[in-house]
Amino acid sequence: MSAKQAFNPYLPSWEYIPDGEPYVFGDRVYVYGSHDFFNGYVFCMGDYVCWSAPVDDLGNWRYEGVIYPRNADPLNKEGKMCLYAPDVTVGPDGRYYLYYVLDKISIVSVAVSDTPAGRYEFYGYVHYPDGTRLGEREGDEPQFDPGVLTEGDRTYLYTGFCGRGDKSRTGARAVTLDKDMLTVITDPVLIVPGSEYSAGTGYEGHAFFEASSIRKVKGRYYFIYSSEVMHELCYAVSDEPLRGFKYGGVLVSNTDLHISSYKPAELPMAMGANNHGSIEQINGEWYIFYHRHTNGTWYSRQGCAEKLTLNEDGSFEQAMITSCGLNGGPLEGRREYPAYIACNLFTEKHSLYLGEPGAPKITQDGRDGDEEPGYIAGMCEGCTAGFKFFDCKGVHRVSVTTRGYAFGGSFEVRTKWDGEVLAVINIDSTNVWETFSAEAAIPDGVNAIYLTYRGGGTAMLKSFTLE
Ligand code: FUB
Repeated sequence: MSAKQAFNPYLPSWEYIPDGEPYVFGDRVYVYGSHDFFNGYVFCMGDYVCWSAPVDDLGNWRYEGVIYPRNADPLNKEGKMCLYAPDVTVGPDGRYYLYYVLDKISIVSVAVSDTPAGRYEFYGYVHYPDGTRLGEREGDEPQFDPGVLTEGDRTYLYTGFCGRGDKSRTGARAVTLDKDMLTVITDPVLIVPGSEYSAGTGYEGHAFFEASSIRKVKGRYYFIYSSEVMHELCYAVSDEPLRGFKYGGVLVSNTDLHISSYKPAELPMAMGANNHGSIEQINGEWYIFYHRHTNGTWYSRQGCAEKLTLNEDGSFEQAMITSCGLNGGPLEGRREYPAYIACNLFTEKHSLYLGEPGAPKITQDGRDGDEEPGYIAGMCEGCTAGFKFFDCKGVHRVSVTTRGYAFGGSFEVRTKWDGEVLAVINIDSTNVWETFSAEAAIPDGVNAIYLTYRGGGTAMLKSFTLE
């Protein structure tokens, strides 16, 4: 268990770091990701920042500051382009190399630092021995979302982006870089096919879309990627870094699709959109880092993580999305919890993707950077927020803190999304946060908590308390 309770999202609710690449360096885990803004109008409006936590206290994250500003790249002096999903590897010289692609240029940039949390300095562009940049030689595919792994003097670089219907892009491709971390020494090869080339390969339905990431698990290469349906992170496995990858399965879906332990497998429990992340072993346990979407848009994403089960045969089970991922177990059953840790959020339609008009959303007050606590807005008739899991003992009362024009409103309390109503908490319309409660006989043991709004208007939900 984490010394301090850990939640999803694992960073403060006012921070928006998607595309997280977790790495343990020394006794801390560092997360490198893109940097979205609250109320951002496109992806990745910020500079790269970094957060880290002690490997034995995954609820205790430290802000490492800006590690690389977007105008540090010579091609982006005016800062007009956005820094898309990065990855980091330790080179043969022991230095830390940051790989990224700017949103409007399909080549790979590299920055370097002596320490994991920077600052990183621009270093160069990945290029062929003749100086042509990877992505600009005839036959190259556009570079996107670099994932890197260094072994000895060699670094394997995986990139790609494949939309459905685009036959010009074959899939995720990989090259080998020399010990200078820039020079391509083996030509691009196809690793995992995109949807136009997946027929008969074993990847059908889970073809490569974006988000290349690479890890080694027990001596084998695991390629992690976002599939053609976007909301899921999948993996493929090989004994070699540049060929032989076979489809492994889904690691996580930010809608919880395919999970059947508490609902029908194909019923979405959150409104999904793109996904990006990777696996890392932290203190002996494997975790999958991924992101969720807030504020009803694609552009304010937040990092989440779940514990993974690694089977003897090297396969991973798909992780369920929870509110307590890095905690290593259920949360304390008696406490007030912020509503922004909801892992399930759906209307009666259970939409698979973001965009349902009038759907609830996790949001915050203020502007990007304001350290305002998150909450759920837009809870209207039949909307449900779900929280998993809590170790309950003797819970006899549940409270909710709400505000907004909630006419004749109430929250039903359940421990299963489709289970019996255990309490009804009546609430009033109010301009300020007010707390309302009801007696509730929550069974002892590990429970989920589901809160369903009934009534007119919409309520905002700041927190709930189990007592
Ligand atoms: O964050 C910007 C882009 O969105 C990333 O490069 C993709 O992987 C997707 O997550």
